[in-house]
Amino acid sequence: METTTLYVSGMACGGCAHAVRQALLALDGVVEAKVSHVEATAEVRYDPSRVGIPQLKAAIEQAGYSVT
Ligand SMILES: [Cu+2]
Repeated sequence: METTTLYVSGMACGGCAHAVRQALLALDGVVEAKVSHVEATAEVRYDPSRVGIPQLKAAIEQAGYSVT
């Protein structure tokens, strides 16, 4: 398992953070996601043999936010 912290811009409230979290957890290989709109971060625990950072970023962007 690996843990990475991504910086996410565009999250304005807890609902945004929830949407980002759900988008990450929907990916095969993501086991945990802690998302904070206050800190603009997404801390993701994932299995690197099943999913990679490009897919994490793509899921966040598809949810309508950007990764910086
Ligand atoms: Cu919001």
